[in-house]
Amino acid sequence: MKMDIPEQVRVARAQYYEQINRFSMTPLWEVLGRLVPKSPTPLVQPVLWKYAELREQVMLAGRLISAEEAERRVLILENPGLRGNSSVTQSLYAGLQLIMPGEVAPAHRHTQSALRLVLDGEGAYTAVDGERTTMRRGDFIITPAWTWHDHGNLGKQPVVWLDGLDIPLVRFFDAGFAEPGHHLSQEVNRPEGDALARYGSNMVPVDFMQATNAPTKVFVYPYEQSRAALEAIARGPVDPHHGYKQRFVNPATGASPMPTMAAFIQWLPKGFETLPYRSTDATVYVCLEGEGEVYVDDQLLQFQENDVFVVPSWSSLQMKSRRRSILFSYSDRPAQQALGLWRDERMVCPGG
Ligand code: GTQ
Repeated sequence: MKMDIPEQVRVARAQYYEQINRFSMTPLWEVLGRLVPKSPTPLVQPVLWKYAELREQVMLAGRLISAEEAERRVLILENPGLRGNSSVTQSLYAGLQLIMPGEVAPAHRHTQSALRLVLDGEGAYTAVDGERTTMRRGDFIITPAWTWHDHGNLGKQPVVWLDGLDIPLVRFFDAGFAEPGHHLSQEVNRPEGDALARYGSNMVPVDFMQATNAPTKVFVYPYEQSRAALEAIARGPVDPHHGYKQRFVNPATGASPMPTMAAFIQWLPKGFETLPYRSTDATVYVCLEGEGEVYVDDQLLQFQENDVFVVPSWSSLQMKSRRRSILFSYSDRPAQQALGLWRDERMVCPGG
């Protein structure tokens, strides 16, 4: 409650605050409302990056620095509300990575988990723990924490993908470790497709068991398969808030592919308008097909193929597809759920 404070009390308090400041202390009652808000008060802003503009800038980086020198030639997408933090949301990172024909991005591993969504060009691969996978547009690829990974381009075209990592989350916990590989490219010891066949075909090896929060051994979710599933699902009943929306899983556990990040893919029929929805996991969206618009609270964002946009925590999201659209998205939902923090709300009208 706000009360009128007499001048002498105000002065006494200011002096007291200065005094305790010397002991690195500060009064809770001045900040309690901000520390324990009634509902989320994100610094994260709704924002959309046009791929046409991103691509132009990323290609310029291709002339300035090699993938090997850069280690990873990436332009970070920084949320305007969090500039200088390498963050697209409070907990997550996004970047556009470019690899030119003949280049290699050297092997390394780190405790940060990464996902890739292939956007542009053909002929690149990502290698994860001894197996390479060819990167095709729309493929969702993961490199779980502490797995060796490197990238290369054996084709003739520049290849661009979106990197999503939990870098800010790991930084928050001060739990980051990294190690360079012994060789530029890791040794390949399994044929392409091995992990998907073993762990991603509605079966697992006979003695295989995993802890409930272990990342999946399936490290590529081919777009061809996800898209075909969505197309089949889209013949059935539609969810008024999400269209046809699926959550990627570790098929051995049903949990998210990696413990800190969830990934989703959704199909919106032409002209479909969703009812507003909000959740506490700020989410990064990428348009894989189609075009349309979203209202994030009262801000309008128009999306086309390969555009990237951000929906902050607890902002109401309403989508309208101008053409049939396919959207990929990722967030920190499983981390929030593991900590008992996640909430969502299906709304009837924005703000209500
Ligand atoms: O590909 O390993 O965008 O380590 C940032 C850090 C990509 C990667 C990024 C990384 C990587």
